[in-house]
Amino acid sequence: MSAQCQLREFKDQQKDGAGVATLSSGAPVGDVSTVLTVGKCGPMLFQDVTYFDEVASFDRERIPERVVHAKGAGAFGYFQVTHDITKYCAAKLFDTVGKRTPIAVRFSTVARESGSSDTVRDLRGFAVKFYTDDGNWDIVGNNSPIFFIRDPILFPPLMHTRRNPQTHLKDASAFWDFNTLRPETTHQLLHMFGDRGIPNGYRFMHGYGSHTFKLVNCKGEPVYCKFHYKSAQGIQNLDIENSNYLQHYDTDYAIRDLYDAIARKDYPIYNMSIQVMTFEEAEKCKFNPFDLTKVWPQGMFPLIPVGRLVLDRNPTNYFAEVEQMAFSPANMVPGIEPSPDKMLQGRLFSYGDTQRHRLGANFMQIPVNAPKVCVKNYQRDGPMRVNDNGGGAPNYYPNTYSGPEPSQRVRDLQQPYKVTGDVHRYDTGDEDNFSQAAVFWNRVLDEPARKRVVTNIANHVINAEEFIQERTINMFAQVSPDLGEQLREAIKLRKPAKM
Ligand code: HDE
Repeated sequence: MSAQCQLREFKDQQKDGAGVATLSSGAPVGDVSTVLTVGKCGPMLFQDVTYFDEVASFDRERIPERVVHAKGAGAFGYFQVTHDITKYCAAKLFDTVGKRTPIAVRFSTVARESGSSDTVRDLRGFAVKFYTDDGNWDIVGNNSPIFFIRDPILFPPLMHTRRNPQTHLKDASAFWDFNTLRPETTHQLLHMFGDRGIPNGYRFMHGYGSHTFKLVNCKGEPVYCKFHYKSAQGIQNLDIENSNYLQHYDTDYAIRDLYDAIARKDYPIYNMSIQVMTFEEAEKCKFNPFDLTKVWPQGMFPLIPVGRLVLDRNPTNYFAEVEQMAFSPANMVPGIEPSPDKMLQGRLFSYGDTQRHRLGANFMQIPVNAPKVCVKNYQRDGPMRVNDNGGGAPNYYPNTYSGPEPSQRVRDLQQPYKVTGDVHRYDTGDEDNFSQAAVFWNRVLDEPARKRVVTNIANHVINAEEFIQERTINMFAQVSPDLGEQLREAIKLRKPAKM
């Protein structure tokens, strides 16, 4: 049933009504729409525990929204293996062709708040949780194969440029100031100000793990890998007019579109494939294969099909199953490991940290986050621990009382590897920022698409200070002098004529 008819569906499911209303203690209540007063006009009585129970719960309804990716939609379904990749990866979810693994997916915009419109120009988050036989594996990716920066310490400032700290207004000067001082952002900016910067909801866009990961096969042999999910629905984007309309008249367009498609059994499907690079190829690679501002060209590293993601269930409750969902790149399973990519390494810390703050210490026990396999370890207690807390099992290791033991299978997969280099804070700001951006501009975009990119950038940067506009033109001119010139002209056209 569509998002609009949910209450009707609930009613239809109740045979004899939902039964008697209760307090949170379970005690039935006689009245839920009046407070207890002395006389008709009050005052209220302090013994009105029905009122206190109701309002105390209401007072605590909000949890901190995600510091980024706050606006989002979730859905559930399965991943099914269609092709054998066991020669690359020993992860159990890939072990048999045809095997299905339950998944949870959350799509999101990045920079705006939970109440904002979901048809703005922005990247889109594409986070997938696989509830595997070996515990949860999360790929917390975007609808873009690349990202703005290549050093994780730049993420907080990057996101801070989205609002002015004094006015709380969007600030084009801050945005372009940071981006032009860190020109490694160029490649991602060209994508974001292009047509795919405003996808038509979440069904008509591709997803990417974006980072380079490491896969290990059952012999412990590693390769590097990138993950892709191609929308089986194809790509559709919104033009400026439609996106402006929806920003005013349907701020939840993308949530509704996903919900309604699943409700009418038009299940979204995304085909997963991988790109693989051997360690030897990585050493000889002309570009840094761990640089998140770059793609691995598919001509050199072709897509290898793996399986498909099918979304066939809507959340039963948004807060319980979407707002409380917690993804983390640190959720990996045997057979899948991080690569040296600093951005990925930086993220391994951030997600669990923000979730302990946002959801609480035992957030992994919230049903949507809990693995489908039994969790056995020596962690105990903490606020809101709702499982059996290990019962009477030993809470220390080593022990002689049959506590859980580390796995030899996992140790065999995790072979030692060598890392060398001088410890230093390496500035990567000027490492080949324009070559792939130039390929994108010259070879991927056709003439009308280039015009739209220029128009979109000009419409945005025109609100920045003039010296920052100049720096923006110079930055894009390094992609192609032609892009620089077109942008200069487009900005000039938007300036009020001097009196
Ligand atoms: Fe995230 N990111 N991010 N990010 N990210 C979060 O985690 C962070 C990055 C992505 O639907 C936060 O639970 C750092 C790249 C998605 O719940 C936070 C860095 C990519 C989601 C965080 C990055 C992403 C998040 C906020 C730089 C694509 C939404 C709430 C090293 C490959 C997940 C939360 C959901 C969410 C940190 C960069 C994708 C604060 C430090 C690159 C899809 O922890």
